[in-house]
Amino acid sequence: MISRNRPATPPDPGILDNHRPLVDAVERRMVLRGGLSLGLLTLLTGCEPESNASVRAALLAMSRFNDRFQEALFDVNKLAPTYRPDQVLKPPRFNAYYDITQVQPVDGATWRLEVGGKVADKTPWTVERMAKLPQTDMIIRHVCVEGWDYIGEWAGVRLGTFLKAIGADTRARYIGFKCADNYHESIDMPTALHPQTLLATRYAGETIADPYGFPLRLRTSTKLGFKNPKWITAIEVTDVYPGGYFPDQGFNWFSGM
Ligand SMILES: Nc1nc2c(c(=O)[nH]1)N[C@H]1C(S)=C(S)[C@@H](COP(=O)(O)O)O[C@H]1N2
Ligand SMILES: [Mo]
Repeated sequence: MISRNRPATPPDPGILDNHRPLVDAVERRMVLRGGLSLGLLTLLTGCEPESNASVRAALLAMSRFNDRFQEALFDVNKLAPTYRPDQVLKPPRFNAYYDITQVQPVDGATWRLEVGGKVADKTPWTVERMAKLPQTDMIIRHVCVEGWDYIGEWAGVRLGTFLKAIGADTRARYIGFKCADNYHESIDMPTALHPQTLLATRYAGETIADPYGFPLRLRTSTKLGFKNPKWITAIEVTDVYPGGYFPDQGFNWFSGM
């Protein structure tokens, strides 16, 4: 059973070393079995987690997978499983690289989303203007590399729709995100154009609350939790690898399927 709003324990990159023998064993098994049968891959494809320890070990193994190997498995047309409204956790479970008491709310009235790089229209976006874009709803599982997960209902504009609205060059390789708390992340273009990748503004029918990324955050159905930046302030379309807060510390950048 997942406890709500437990104090956040940021994924400690050192954990990879502490669990090295276990992780290596899981990883060897994954490779031997074709790489698709364990851990994150089974979680993201819809199986219920059995025990926290085994899931965590598999997630850590997953997070060390080679980017290009995972990228080769990615299928833009493959949808992640979706769930029923009664399965949605309210409120969602919080995590960040710091504790929930440390969250600094963003003021929606003065907030602007900057867009840059390979885009035709660099006009910054306001909350009101974002809300006028076509809205999509999805109920998907959030999976954190720490070994916990929850089902959440997210709504907002598809990132693909937004990229079209700003005249982005979709031949570019990466979308980089900057956040109000100095977090940063980036995703590949196929993931950005995936129909279950949203710039989310709502959770379970309400405006997203402060700790979960108000006024704008990313929700990708096919990636681990850390690939979902909250409190986004800037989006860049680029061919230059932007990295990410956790990937910069040795976590696998692709971290998904
Ligand atoms: N700006 C920002 N985004 C972030 C993080 C963060 O520390 N700062 N943590 C990431 C991690 S590790 C997870 S698991 C999810 C948690 O999202 P939630 O609080 O909505 O469950 O946010 C991700 N996005
Ligand atoms: Mo996470």
